[in-house]
Amino acid sequence: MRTQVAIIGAGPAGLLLGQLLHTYGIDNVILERRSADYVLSRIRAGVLEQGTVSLLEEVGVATRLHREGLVHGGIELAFDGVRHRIDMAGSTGGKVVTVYGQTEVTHDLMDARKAAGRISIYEADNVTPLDFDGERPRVTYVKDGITHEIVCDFIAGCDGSHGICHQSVPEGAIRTYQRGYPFGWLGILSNTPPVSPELIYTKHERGFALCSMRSPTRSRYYLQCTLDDRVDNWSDQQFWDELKRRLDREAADTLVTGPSIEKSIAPLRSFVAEPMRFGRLMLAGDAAHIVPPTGAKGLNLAVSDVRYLSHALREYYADKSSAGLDDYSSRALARVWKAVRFSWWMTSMMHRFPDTDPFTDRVQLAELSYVVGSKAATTSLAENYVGLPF
Ligand code: RFL
Ligand code: PHB
Repeated sequence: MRTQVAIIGAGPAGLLLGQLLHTYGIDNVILERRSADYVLSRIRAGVLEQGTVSLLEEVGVATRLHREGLVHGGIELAFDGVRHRIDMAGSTGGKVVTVYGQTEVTHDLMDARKAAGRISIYEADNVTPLDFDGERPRVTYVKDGITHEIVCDFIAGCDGSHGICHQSVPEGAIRTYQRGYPFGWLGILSNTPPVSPELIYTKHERGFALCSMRSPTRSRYYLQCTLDDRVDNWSDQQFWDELKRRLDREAADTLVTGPSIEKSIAPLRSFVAEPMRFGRLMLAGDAAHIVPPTGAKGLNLAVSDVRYLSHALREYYADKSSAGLDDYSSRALARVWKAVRFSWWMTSMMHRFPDTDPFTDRVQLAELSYVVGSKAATTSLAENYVGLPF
């Protein structure tokens, strides 16, 4: 098979890139290791920046998002048992975020791809990017026991943090920066009404807690847990009891509990690979960088990478110019590092670390008090949360 761009990975990065290229008339094929149902079963992000929503509008997949997504102009930070509202819209000249699950975004993009008639190959094994240091890259894969080859102009590595693409880059050509955090998040999804109309980020001496949602009838809650913790250690009742201990009094009293429909643990880490382009292989999204979820940035970064990359590829085919591709890595990384910084800062301020002593705890509280009390600090948090300009 021959295509212009072979995209590896059908997460939000790969699917959105495929849709953008389709609208620019650029042929592309998506190769995904898992089944479509498996991809849709992963419960992940929930908060979309305005720029993310705009790009989904641009490719014509925002109808359901506008119907069902929840527009949020603020978040709440809770500490010392008291909640404080961050007026994001008021601090950023009216910018907002939209609460709409990654699963739904993925679903909408898969539907659009089907309608566009572009090829996606699910359950493709042993996907291997080859010859991307030359003019004629190839990707091989195995489907139903038979090896196939796709010849292409470019390979887009949208295959997430455990993908094959960044591992295929010769050592020495790639530099990685990492930070592991000594805790994870235990998350549950339940068909219960959210405890409050806006997200609540809570710092508590027992650990961080987050109240989020997917719809007026579906909630998503997270608890900071240890790295060696396991989902089996937590019955639903234990989860709800622990969440109530960490929430402020009013939230704990109004929390509606119910059976969980999903429960998972994710370790928190930061990772950045530099550069994001190697000849004719370009990385995008989690394949190039991971941020801890505290800043709600991962999916949004995947979208901003794909925005830069799709424009660069359009320029290559329409104007016969490689300038956008040459700049892709540095443009994307400039925005990535700001989100890495913001996510690290939110994580550091809100969580209990194993070495948090009374001094560190007081400094965290002073910082939170400053953030909610200072117009400058509130604005800084708000403009990062709603998303920095592209
Ligand atoms: P994905 O979604 O991981 O998709 C990569 C795809 O590539 C496939 N793949 C392969 N395919 C072929 N061959 C191979 N060798 C392959 N290896 C892998 C995989 O099966 C997969 O389908 O990466 P992508 O597209 O870059 O998207 C990134 C986002 O998924 C991620 O950044 C976010 O989910 C992070 N995140 C959040 N981001 C936000 O912007 N806002 C949030 O509120 C938010 N909350 C979260 C999050 C991530 C979380 N977890 C689970 C870490 C909350 C949590 C708990
Ligand atoms: C979510 O709803 O899953 C979510 C929301 C905000 C975050 C992280 C995750 O910061």
